[in-house]
Amino acid sequence: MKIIGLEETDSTNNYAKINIETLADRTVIHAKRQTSGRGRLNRKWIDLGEGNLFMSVVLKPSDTFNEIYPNITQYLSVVLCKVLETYGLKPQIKWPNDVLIDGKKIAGILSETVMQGGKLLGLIVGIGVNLNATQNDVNAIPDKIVTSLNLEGVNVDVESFRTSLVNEFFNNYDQFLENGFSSIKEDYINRNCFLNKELKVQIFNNMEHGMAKGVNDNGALILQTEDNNESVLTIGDIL
Ligand code: BT5
Repeated sequence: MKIIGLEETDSTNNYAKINIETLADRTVIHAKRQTSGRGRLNRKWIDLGEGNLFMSVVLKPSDTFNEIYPNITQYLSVVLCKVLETYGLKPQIKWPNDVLIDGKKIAGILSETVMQGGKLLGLIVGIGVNLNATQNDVNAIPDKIVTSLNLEGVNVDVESFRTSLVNEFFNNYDQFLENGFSSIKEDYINRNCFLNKELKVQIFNNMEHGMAKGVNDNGALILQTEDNNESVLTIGDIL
């Protein structure tokens, strides 16, 4: 595993994407500052200052796409929970991969697949974790209730947190490649905050309502709708 440390970049995912052909499997790109961090669907990831984590992992598990690869975001959400638990916190996962502390968002995960024709050039798994922020700065983030590790009473420097996260990520990564979501299903379900609740899920411009009945072996959310049908969702945002 190799770590590339950058003082500043627009987005560690962009850096990884632009350089994907020359970056080796299991390379970690870590930037102290990120000027144009991205979330899903063109949303922004806000840089709350130098003491926070912005990193992307480049993975090249094979030359062809495998349907388990998108589950890497759920895999990383479990990895992050395990690391946060070592600091005495009780993180929870909101499907598919939001990690929350007491309902407040502490991290964001964005994974991207880079293809060239039918060939997989690599997967890029980006993560931002709020480690050191002020209450005013987190309050200024639109649409979400946000927290950071220091605001939860835990003080940690970004390098040691990154080391713990990367080590935990690679501890069970080979098992994940073999068995996909099944390898983390129990750990994922044990930390969920959405099952057996009435949910509204936004899927692009559509809205689904229903009772969250389960998560299947592919990591999809099973909703029981009012007309007693089942919806199996692979993407979406729980509102
Ligand atoms: C995410 O998107 O949560 C994925 C964010 C991934 C960021 C990392 S940082 C390293 C790597 N390089 C990148 O360019 N990206 C990755 P999404 O689920 O779409 O949520 C985005 C929403 O989270 C925003 O619309 C805000 O409401 C909220 N948000 C923005 N910045 C935040 C922050 N620092 N902490 C908590 N919430 C934030």
